[in-house]
Amino acid sequence: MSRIILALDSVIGLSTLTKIREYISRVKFSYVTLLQGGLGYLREVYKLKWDEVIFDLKLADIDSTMISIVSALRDLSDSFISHSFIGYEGALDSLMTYLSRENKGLYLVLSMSHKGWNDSFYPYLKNIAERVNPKGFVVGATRPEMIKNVRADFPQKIIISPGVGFQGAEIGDAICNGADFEIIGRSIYSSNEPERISLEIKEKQEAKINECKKVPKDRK
Ligand code: BMP
Repeated sequence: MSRIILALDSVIGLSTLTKIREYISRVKFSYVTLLQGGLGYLREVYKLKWDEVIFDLKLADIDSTMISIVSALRDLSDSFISHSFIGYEGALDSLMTYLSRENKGLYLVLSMSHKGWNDSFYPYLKNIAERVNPKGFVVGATRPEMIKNVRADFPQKIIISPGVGFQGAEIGDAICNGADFEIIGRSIYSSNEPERISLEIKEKQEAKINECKKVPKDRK
């Protein structure tokens, strides 16, 4: 099984996606695919039977607004991503209750991959994360120490990690540091041969995991 999540930030034809699906079994939708492809496109992509579809809207609002957004999209996604800095009461408490009732997952952003992110807020975000008790977390692959910290603090949670390829992290390193999945976008969809590159990335990741011998658990 590949430990890759395709960041679908571009509208790719369904026949290409069907072939990519042979190597990559999870996909992340974003504002870009929603705006460029529309709900009809996302509905067709959803039907390709991924192991997990994650809708990445980086929610950061009061509870009722976030719940209205996710309820409008609940048939198109298995999980959603929200920022954690928005806090618990009046925001993540009700969102988490709503998503659990709908049998949907929630991933909280704990550390981002870009240079300007400030990890000194982590103790604050960690406290919120403990209260929310979500399915998992987003932690940038460009921040290996943060992946190790979050893995140590939350041994049972799923860590999904962007920043691989275009943003500089090497394929497989985030997994070796304790993540469960690597999120990869441009390296795949910007290539002229997305299917071949998907297979190549999958094989590189497997080789790296074998080398570091840190096979992630199947956390639910
Ligand atoms: P790419 O492999 O093209 O850099 O794409 C990374 C994906 O992960 C994008 O969808 C981006 O929005 C997302 N992402 C990120 O790059 N850094 C973060 O800290 C959090 C993200 O969700």
